[in-house]
Amino acid sequence: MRVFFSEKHRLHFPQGELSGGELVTPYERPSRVEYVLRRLAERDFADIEEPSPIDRAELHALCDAGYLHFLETAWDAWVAAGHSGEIIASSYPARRMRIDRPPRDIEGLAGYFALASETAITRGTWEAALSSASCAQSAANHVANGAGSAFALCRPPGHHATADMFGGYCFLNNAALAAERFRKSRAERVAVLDIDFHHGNGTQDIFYSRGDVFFGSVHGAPEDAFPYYSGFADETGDGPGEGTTLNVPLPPGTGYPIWSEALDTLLLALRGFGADALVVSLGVDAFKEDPISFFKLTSDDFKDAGRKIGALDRPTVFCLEGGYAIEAVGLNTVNVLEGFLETSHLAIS
Ligand code: 6XA
Ligand code: ZN
Repeated sequence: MRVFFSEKHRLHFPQGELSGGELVTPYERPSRVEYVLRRLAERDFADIEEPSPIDRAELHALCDAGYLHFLETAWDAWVAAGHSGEIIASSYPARRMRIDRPPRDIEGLAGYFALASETAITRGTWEAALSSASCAQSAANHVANGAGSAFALCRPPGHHATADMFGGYCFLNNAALAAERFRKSRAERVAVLDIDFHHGNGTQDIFYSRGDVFFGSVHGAPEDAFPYYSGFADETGDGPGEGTTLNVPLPPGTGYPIWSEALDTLLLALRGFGADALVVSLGVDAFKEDPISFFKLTSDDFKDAGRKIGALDRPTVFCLEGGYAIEAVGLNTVNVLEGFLETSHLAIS
């Protein structure tokens, strides 16, 4: 299975994350990737390729123009405004306020385009986000050209990013870009399977009214887990997309027996949908030792989950999302990929 990876992820390394009322070292940090690379090397995933440059047309087709302009220019505007720290959103257009009037001031603008405050923007964030997105696009291209599967080693992650908001460590929705690349190739119906601990609100939002892209997710119940305000079971899609969103929220303490039943439910729905291609939002923060999550999966469970996904036999792109039990992130990620390769008949390269 070819891996798409760019060193440019390092350009995004914020020093602070607002957590529990303190600025802590961000959970989403560059070293996460080192552990994944190390395990990939140990387990014979030697085919690592630099992604092609981002396809701007596809990025602009997916995202709001004002949002992209904000991401590209935010750091310079922040510095020009005399701020010396990192960009952390603190004011939001909340209930009954004006979302039709983006402010001029960069601090206001940051809140206008943010969905949460833990995620800082720094000098290299835009370039890193572009490189991450290009990994997803290139991986989808590789699979669309006939490879059975590919792994986009994306950092920063993407599944919380909507067409016009960043947050939850995400800036550009890598999985959505991969799905759109599949749609542009021969795939008429594409499914996104999100197994990250957190609900992929961004991916859901992007495809909510679309009948051609299915979104299925198993995640921590919104009553108890970030992103709190989406991911309920009664979110099922809208208009032509009615029935193409499926959420399985689960409570604190959930272990593999219940979690894997949810995965089976999602896979059954994907089969029923008749997806020609699959994008997996591969977060491994459902791990029992993850510091910010509350499921109880073991490393072996991730391998079994991979086997189940492989048995679908669909051309598949995996995009890395979350996972913060730093040393185990590599093992758990590679376990999913290996499990997949064990059962997928398409997984020829
Ligand atoms: C912020 C938690 C952000 C979680 C981000 C994540 N308190 N998403 O892992 O998948
Ligand atoms: Zn997550």
